[in-house]
Amino acid sequence: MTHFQTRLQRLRDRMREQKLDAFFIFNFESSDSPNLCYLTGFPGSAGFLFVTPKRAVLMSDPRYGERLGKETQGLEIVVKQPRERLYEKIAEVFKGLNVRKVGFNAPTLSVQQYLELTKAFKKKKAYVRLKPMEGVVESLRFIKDEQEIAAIKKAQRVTDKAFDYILGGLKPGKTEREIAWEMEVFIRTHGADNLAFGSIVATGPNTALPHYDPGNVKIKKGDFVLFDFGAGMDGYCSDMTRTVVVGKPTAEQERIYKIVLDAQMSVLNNLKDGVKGKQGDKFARDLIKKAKYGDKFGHGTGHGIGLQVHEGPSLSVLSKATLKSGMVVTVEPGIYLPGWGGVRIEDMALVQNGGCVNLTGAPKKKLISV
Ligand SMILES: [Mn+2]
Repeated sequence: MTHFQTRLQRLRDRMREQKLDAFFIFNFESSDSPNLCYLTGFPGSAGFLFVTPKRAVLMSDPRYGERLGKETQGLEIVVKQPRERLYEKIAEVFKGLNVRKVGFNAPTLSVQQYLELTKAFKKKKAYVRLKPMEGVVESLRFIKDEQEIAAIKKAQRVTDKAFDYILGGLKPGKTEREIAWEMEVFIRTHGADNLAFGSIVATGPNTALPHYDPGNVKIKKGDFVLFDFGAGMDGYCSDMTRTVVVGKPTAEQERIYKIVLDAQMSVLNNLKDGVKGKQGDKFARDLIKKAKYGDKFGHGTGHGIGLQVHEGPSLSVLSKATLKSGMVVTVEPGIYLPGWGGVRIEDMALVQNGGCVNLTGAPKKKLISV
């Protein structure tokens, strides 16, 4: 069985539990691309997947030509021709499958698309009842298989190398944008398909903004520089944050760095199969609270990562997940002091063998000064 067949089988188990006749993936303009990719490997921006207990039909259009058959073995292929109307064609496929109760991913289907679908079902006399659902395929994606873990590791390897390369050229006078661009060029010329997300490069007081967009700000001596970035490889993402100082660190910079690092290590030392996502967050939050910076850590401790840079399960106060072997999560506590600066340290951890394996190689044991 291929990875994709195994994944379709797992989806069929969920369909059975939910008493569904079919599950429908509607990926238009890439709206549900990660779920479609996960189940079929088909990366096209328009792809519609119909999964029944016995069959799996993928519909796309001639723009993808031969790729449709080649990249998606084992699926029945339907090609929508330009003169055919999308929603009516979908209705016809449903009619041919003779299914009633059909689950779909509600968050990625617009109200307009939903209305168009139901209108076409009526017109074509396809007696489909759409059942809005959330997180069905996403929750299958929580646990990574070997091929996925290999891709994430590969993406992180380039990220580690890019960090090493950037440190070599880091000096006062360079702007955040220049550094972000150098990182992007390095990542893209060292085997990655793309960036996992728009890189964050922040310096000085800007490091106090957890989600910052690099600007034309020049690095000054004594500044913190915070890098939060990742690569995209074989469809999978990496995500890493490092905070360094340009020149000699102050005692205060060292002190804050140490608190964040201890908080991060507390998570990494305790994450294992069976630990709740809520508890994963608490390991870090307790230490930061004890150091009296609880109110300066305004985000969750981590998130799942895979086909998307942010996916489930999360390590946060609100997380309902329980960690299981094969899950990959980021561990990224931070302390942010407005006007002064911030520190965040982020690694990716794979839950495995009664603990977790750190997938990130870049150094962090002490505050790096360049
Ligand atoms: Mn992250």
